[in-house]
Amino acid sequence: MARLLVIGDVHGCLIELENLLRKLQYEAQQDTLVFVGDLLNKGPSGAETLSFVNDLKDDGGEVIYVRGNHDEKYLQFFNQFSKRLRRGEKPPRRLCQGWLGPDGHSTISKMKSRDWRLLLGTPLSFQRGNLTVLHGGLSSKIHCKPKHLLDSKSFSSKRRAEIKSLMYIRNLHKDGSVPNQNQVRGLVPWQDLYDGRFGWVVYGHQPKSHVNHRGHTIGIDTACCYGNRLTALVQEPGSQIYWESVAARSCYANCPPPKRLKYAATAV
Ligand SMILES: [Mn+2]
Repeated sequence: MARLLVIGDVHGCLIELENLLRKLQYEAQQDTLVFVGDLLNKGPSGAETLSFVNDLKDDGGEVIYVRGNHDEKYLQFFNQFSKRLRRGEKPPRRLCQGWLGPDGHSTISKMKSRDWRLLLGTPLSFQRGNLTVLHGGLSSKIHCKPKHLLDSKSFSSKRRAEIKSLMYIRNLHKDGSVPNQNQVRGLVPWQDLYDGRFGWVVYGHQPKSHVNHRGHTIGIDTACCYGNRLTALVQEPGSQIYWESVAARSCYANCPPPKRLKYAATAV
C-alpha cells in the first residue's frame, strides 16, 4: 500500500525538494505526494518548481498540491491580468514586483500555461484517513467536512471568506472566530482551539526551526527558504507517522530576526 508523503513550504527551493524526494526514495507509482502549499515566492526557483511538480504528475504520480497564501497571491494576479497573460504579454516589472515580490517578474516570465493550470486546480484542503492537510489553519467555526471546503462556490460570501482564511490563519479569537487582519489583542493560536474533529491536521505557513507538534496539529514548515530545512511528514501504511528533512543549501530569503526563529544546527 502507498505511503503518504506531505511536503512543507517549498518556496522555490527546488534543489532541496529533489534532495528530500531522493532521501525518501520517492516512487511515483507507489507513493501519494501532498504539498502543503506555497511552492512559489522567496526561494530561487518558483517557476521551475511548478514545472517539476507537473512533470511528476505526467509521470503518473498521485500528486496533490494544496493552495497556500503565496499561491493565492499569484492566482489573484492571474485573475487581474489573465487576458494579457493569455496573449503571452507580461505586465510591467514594477507591477509584478509590487504584487508578487522581488522575484515576481522573472517567475511570471518563466511560467507556462500548464503551470497556471496547476495553480488554478489547487484545492484548499486534502483529507485521507485520519490526516487533513491544509496550508494555514482551521477555525473552530468551520463545521463542514474538509472535502466540502473544496466546493466553496456553494457558500455565502461571508462563509467563503472564512473558508479562504484556511490559507492565512495563525491566531483566532477565543470563541474560534477569525479576526480581522489588523486585530492582534486577545488572540490565541488556532492550534490551541483545534479539537481533533478532522483528525491530525498537517499544515505549513508558520516557519519554525523544528516540526511543530502541538495537540492534534503538526506544522511542517521548517523554514527552508530561510536557510533551515525542508521537511516531509511520512505516513506509512498502518498509520505510523514520522518526519524526514534535508538541510537548505543557502538562506534565500531575508531572514527574520534570530530571536523569533532559531535555526536547527543539524546537517543531513
Ligand atoms: Mn509559506
